[in-house]
Amino acid sequence: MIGDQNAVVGNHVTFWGAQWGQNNSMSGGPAPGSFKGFANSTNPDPAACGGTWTGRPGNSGHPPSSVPQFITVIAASSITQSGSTISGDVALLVVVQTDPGYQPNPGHAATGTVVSVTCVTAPAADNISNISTRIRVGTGDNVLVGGFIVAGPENKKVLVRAIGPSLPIADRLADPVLELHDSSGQVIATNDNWVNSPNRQSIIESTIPPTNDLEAAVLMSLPPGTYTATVHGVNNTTGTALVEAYDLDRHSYARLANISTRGQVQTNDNVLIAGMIMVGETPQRVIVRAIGPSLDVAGKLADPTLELRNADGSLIQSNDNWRSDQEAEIMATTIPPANDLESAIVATLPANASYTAIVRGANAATGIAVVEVYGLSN
Ligand SMILES: [Ca+2]
Ligand SMILES: [Ca+2]
Repeated sequence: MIGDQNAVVGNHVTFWGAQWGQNNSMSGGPAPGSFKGFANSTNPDPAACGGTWTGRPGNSGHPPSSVPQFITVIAASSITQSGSTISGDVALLVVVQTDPGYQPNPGHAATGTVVSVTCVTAPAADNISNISTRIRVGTGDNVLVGGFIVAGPENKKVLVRAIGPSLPIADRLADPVLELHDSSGQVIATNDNWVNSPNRQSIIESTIPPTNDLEAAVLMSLPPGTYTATVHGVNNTTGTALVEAYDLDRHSYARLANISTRGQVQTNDNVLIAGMIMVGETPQRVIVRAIGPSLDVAGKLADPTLELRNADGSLIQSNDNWRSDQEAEIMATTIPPANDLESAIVATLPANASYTAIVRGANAATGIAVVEVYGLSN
């Protein structure tokens, strides 16, 4: 075993020995001084990240008489003693390339070099795992445009869906077509009906295929960057549709960092709606923006208003013009809207719940607007 703070590739570590506590550090505080680094049992067995283990303080039971060249060891973040039993958690699992000289005797410290760290979930644990937007789909500039960013150092597996015929509303888009574009605007994937996708089986295995065969889906591993998903109707048909991006890879370092969606804001059922689901251990702080007058398009919405609502539809917070309520907080995010008539809300949203952001025109005016949700780091 090693301490979680020692679990870095390339570190030289002591995973067994009389000086274990001095050679290891844990985010949960020091280990009992008598602990030598051996777990007698784990739960589950074999050990898994998020599990627990127990041992004994003295010579820690019966360590192996020899160790292989590569050995998997537990990285613990917290170790406590109760009577003669020591127990702790399994924060990570680490592969160590062992040094020669090991003996099952705590006077001969077992040392080695960390060559890999697994089960690294913490950086992605608090995350917007799903982002979605519903709006009336028109033609030309009024197709549905959903944007999102894959942030971080590695690829992320994402399922993008275009939903229409299964929506429980009137005037839905009967047969959506989905296109995924990279940051240069180039089409990197297109799909009309998900059942004809070459990834059909993987989409089924994601557990969230569209429910209607005419709906569209793209499942891809995306490198970090910005993406837009556009939805239009087959043969220029129109109607209300939903575009969604799902994070299928929550254990990756990469994150779905935000959504931005542009569409035509009308009235009643056809206002601009962005949905998101927060998952993770702790609340997520976000800024939601409604952008209109600063857009560089014809027919833009002159004066947007914004509402943030819970899954049951209850209002969390609303804003018309961003400087009126939370000006200092919004400035502190470094991304205030460019026009004083645009709207913004900073909120801390409990995890494992869904939310909607609704954009309307002041005085029921209509026009093209963008709604954006950014996850903030604190
Ligand atoms: Ca279709
Ligand atoms: Ca406004």
